[in-house]
Amino acid sequence: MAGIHEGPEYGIGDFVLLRQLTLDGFMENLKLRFQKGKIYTYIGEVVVSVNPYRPIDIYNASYVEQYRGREIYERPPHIFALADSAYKNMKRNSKDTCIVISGESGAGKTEASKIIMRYIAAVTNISGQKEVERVKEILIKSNIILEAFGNAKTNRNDNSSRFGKYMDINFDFKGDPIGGHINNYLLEKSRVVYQQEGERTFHSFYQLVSGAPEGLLSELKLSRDSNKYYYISQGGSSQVSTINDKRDFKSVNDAMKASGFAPDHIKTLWRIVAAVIHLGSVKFEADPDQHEQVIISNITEVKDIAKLVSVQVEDLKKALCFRTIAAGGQVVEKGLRESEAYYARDAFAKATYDRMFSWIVGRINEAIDPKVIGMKYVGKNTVIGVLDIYGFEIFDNNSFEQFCINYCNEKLQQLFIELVLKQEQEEYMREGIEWQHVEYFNNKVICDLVEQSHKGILAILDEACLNVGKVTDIMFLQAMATKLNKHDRFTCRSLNPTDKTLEHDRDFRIKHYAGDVSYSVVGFLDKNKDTLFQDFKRLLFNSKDELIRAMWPEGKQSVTETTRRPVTAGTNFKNSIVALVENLASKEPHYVRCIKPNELKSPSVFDDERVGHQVRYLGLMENVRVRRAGFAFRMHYDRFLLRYKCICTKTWPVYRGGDVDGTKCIINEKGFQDDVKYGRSKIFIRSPQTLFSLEETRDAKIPTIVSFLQKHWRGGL
Ligand code: AD9
Ligand code: MG
Repeated sequence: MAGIHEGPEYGIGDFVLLRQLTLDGFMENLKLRFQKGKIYTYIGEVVVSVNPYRPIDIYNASYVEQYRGREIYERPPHIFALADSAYKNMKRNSKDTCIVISGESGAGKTEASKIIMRYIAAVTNISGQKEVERVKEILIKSNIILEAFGNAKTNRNDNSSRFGKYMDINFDFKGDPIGGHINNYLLEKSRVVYQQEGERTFHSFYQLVSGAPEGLLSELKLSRDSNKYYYISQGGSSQVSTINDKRDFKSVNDAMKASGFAPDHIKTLWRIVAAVIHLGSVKFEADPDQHEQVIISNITEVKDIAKLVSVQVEDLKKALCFRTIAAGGQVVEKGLRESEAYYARDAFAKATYDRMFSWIVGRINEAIDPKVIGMKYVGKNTVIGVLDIYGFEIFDNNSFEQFCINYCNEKLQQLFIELVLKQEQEEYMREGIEWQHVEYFNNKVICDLVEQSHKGILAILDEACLNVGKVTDIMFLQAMATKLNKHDRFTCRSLNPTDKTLEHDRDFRIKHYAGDVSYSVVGFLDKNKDTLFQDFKRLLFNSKDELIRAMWPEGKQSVTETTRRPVTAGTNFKNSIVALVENLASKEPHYVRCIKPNELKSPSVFDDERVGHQVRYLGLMENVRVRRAGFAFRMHYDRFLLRYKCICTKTWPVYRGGDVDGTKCIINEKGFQDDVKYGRSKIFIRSPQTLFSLEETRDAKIPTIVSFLQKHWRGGL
């Protein structure tokens, strides 16, 4: 089988090898490959993946066999090669690796992450240990569960991830998966109560309504018609042609069972989903006796909800219509006005779903925690982390959620720039290797705009949130306009009155690395504060269902107990993303850069303009330039000598010279002097073939070395 060169009819498998590097040339090659069904192309070790929008038969067992244990250049470009390389490097160097998958919404990140996990599952546990098989099954099945509860149809993607996911897979010294851990990032919970035209809320709602057996459905007081329920029908698109909710309901339940969820717990989860659906139907009206406060218009719904979450009806009614506040040492119950009551109801629905989602992640983590499941660490345990986060997105109406999601994508782009472009160039300079500097756009300035302390948007937002009740969204916008008026990546109407693209006074715009996005400031303060009245927390903490109680531990606090002001949603998100980036940077990264070929979800359309835009903002051309001028491989002299001294007659079996000289002896004897450069502390090898050849010679030498050592070193190995 051919290596990276698949034949001219398929274009070039590695952009580094393009004869002339121009955007047109790059695009032509990408398009040709896409049209020929070759969706993967390399830039060195980075995999560029174009969403084929159709099933392609390139992931079966015979493909796994072709890539297992091979070097990346030995076979045509494939995401399996990247997965294998991450796995091999981890094993070979006992070093944690990570795979960062990026690209805009619908570009194929989640599919890529699943393909990678299936590959790792396929090449490990050759000896078939039962426990390892179980871990692998849960790792794979967890995707089905998390997608059901955390993905939704958006106008960009029928199966859009509405949460970020970073999954660590732990391996034992033999390279078998012995557990893992999932970190989830900010679920877009506003979707529970609101969806834009053409969108849906999370899949789980429709799966329940379409797939639950009659008995369960009537127990949950639901009908099959999702259009009857306000919370799940606002987008007017409950049916999606690419989704089979009924079948998925069964798969999700099977996956939960297989992952060790108790049957009672599974039932409670569906009861919670049903309760949230019913909450959307709860209506309020002014109390005829006291106009300033509400009463519930449809008590049957409230009774159903109370039953579903195992609380007293009276308690639920009270939590929905009143708010308990501690004032001057006294506990007072204050009736809610109509708008307040609807606000509280929505906050309750969002929080209930969000807590449930976090509980599910926690439960999966327990099922794969090596310590909990009694897996023994023998030797060093290493990790491969796979990051699949929500992609950059622009909707007609962009709010706090898009702001967070796009900020997160800025951070990942920043990491890519830091690691792939900047560090590479800095290393050449440090090592004194001749080097032509490559210009690239550094998006740090946009990350700073969002996250800088005191001056950044999140800091301004937090400051606005401190003044409870006094500051409005518009005042927050004005504060940004004052503080950021000189920033060339930020604008709003008051700074730029003639700008026609800013439709409303309430909008501000950020020039992101991937495009300009106008955000509506409406709801920013509220979503950042993320207030949920304590009454609901106490209500659910007092549920008779132990699982629901466990989701609300802070409900045990008394009304007068002063609690510290909770960290805002924005700052919380920022902190978790900063920690994520630090974690990724501490591992050896591998990159998949996903590209969306068109907006139509079509397998045959390659939209030059849309793809060109992505190629530009992902910095792929710069990536090729840096890589082209660069070296595929580098190693400190001492390590190089240690590893390869056995293949050179001048350095084996005894060598008493210096590391650099020894390295040169090896290179010269093998005839690779034209393919290397000598840096201050490292040798740089230009082409991977040189490395393969060194490795192969070394492999062939190993049996002789072993017998040599046995003969000469009686002390034992
Ligand atoms: V988002 O940021 O979560 O909204 P993703 O994750 O980048 O987005 P996703 O992986 O969900 O996109 O891909 C979107 C759809 O494209 C999938 O549901 C598939 O229908 C299709 N897709 C993506 N990759 C492949 C593939 N390798 N083979 C076949 C694919 N279809
Ligand atoms: Mg996704």
